[in-house]
Amino acid sequence: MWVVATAGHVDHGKSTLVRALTGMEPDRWAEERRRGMTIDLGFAWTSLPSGATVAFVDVPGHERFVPNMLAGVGPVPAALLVVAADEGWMPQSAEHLAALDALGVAYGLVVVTRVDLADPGPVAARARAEVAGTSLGAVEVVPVSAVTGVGLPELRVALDRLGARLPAPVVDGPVRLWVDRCFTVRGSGTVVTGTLRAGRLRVGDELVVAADGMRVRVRGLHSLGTARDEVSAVSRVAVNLRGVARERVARGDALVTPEAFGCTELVDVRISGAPVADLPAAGMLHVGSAAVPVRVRPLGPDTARLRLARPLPLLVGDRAVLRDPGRRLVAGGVTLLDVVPPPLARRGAAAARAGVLAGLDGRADPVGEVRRRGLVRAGDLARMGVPVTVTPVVGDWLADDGHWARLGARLVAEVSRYAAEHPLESGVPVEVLRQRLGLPERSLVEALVRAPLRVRAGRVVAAGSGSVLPAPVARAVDRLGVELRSRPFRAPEADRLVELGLGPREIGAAVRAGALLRLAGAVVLLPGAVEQAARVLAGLPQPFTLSAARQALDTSRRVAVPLLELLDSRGVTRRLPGDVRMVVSR
Ligand SMILES: Nc1nc2c(ncn2[C@@H]2O[C@H](COP(=O)(O)OP(=O)(O)O)[C@@H](O)[C@H]2O)c(=O)[nH]1
Ligand SMILES: [Mg+2]
Repeated sequence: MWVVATAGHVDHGKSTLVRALTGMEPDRWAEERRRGMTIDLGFAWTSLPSGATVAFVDVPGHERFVPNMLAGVGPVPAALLVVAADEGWMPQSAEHLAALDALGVAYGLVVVTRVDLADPGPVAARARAEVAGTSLGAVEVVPVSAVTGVGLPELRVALDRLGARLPAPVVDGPVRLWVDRCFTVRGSGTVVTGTLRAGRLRVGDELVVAADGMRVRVRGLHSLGTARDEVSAVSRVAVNLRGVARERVARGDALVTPEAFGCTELVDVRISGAPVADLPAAGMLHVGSAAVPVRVRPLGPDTARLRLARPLPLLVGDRAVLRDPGRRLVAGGVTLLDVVPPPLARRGAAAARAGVLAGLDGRADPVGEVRRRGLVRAGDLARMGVPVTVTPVVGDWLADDGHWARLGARLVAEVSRYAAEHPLESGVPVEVLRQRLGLPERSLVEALVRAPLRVRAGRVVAAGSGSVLPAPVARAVDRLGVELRSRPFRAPEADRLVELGLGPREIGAAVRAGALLRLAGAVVLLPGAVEQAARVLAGLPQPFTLSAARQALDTSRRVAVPLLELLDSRGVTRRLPGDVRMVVSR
């Protein structure tokens, strides 16, 4: 199936044409039929000579109902621009064409209707000329009369040609179904309809109402009036939702695949069709089936920042219409360049941003997107409509090469700075580096660490080296060394350590720096004590008692007990039954 929307001035025969082609009534409301005028969207379908099915979204032509027209056209990639031979090119012929152009609709036909009333020639020439300069480009023009039936077979063939040109939809991608109708069916509950432009829907699927994040379940699906288990794009589809009050969903809402879309209130855009300086400060943004008030902040000659009155699930590259409701006309075409733009807080930020936007065209650009953001999650990029082609640095974090290298250099500098500020600590807590580098996650700090730095016990430390001791500590350790030289196993008493200025923190630093050997708590010796003790003890008759070792080492139990335990643990001595030890020969 493919879907085409009608377009054109009121009373030019759009609904009559849809009726003639499909045998279905596009004007659904009694009021529409009584007044003979389309007010809201109508839906109908027919088979073409090729066997393909085409569904029509019939739109109102009256200028009062242009918002309804835009809701119908917004999600539909092809259009049938209808002009009456006897009335000619009229204001909404022009406005509807401007809307199609703003939306970038590239596939369409011009149908000149009511040819039983006037020669289609002049109108066909005018319409062809008007359309030529738009996104529709060179189009086929088909003259018809719904009254006499002239031209209808040719129009069916032309529709087939148009359908064959349409690009294949992305069926495996996420779903974003812009709701164009919502109603209640007795016994079934809430039903929404829309044009499924990409993706696939199945009964049982979970979807999200984008605006408020409400999860909904697909209870049933209809397409072309028939119940289906599955509907693939492109299709008109009616979705029966489980457990959703009718009031919770309305035209302009979007049902989206969970986690696949972000919702944004701030977008940077390119404006076509009018200079940005001529735009109203406030307008109405029509995108998909939604219409949202926006504030316009000009940035460059053809770029602007739009602040939306409510969030929408928008993607880079989306097209939209900016309308001036006061003057009732299309103010400009909108191409979304950035759906998560940076704040413009600093002086000169707006001008800089205009410079960036000048280089964007709305096509997904993963490498450029990562470069501009420095650091971004792959999932967040995908939710902007930018497929991820860059390899993550850790987890799903993508980093620009230059930005990453600069962060790495800053990490090294911060490690040095911290070491200078905290000379007695070994290394920098990862969390401190995360904060100093302004990173969102600790895993990024760890991913930045390069040799000779490494991560140990939640800190970034220099491999191999302990910290360099601050001078007073180094001096105190030197004095201790002198005192211990003659009696190397007489660990200094607590009061001596205090005299030397060696508190627990200083001792810890000296131990980490390898300047002292800790036996227990504040019991410290010089680092060579283990080897020295091994030599002394090897000279004793084996095995030996604790008392014999204490005397040979010329020390107290306070030192001998933990020293022997240390020697045991290092395999220098072995403890035997009867509380004796022997030196293990190597
Ligand atoms: N003579 C003639 N009248 C037509 C033709 N198509 C539509 N009409 C009439 O034009 C009027 C407007 O048609 P309608 O389909 O409602 O126009 P819409 O507003 O564009 O949907 C109706 O009175 C139709 O009967 C045609 O091909 N020939
Ligand atoms: Mg109509």
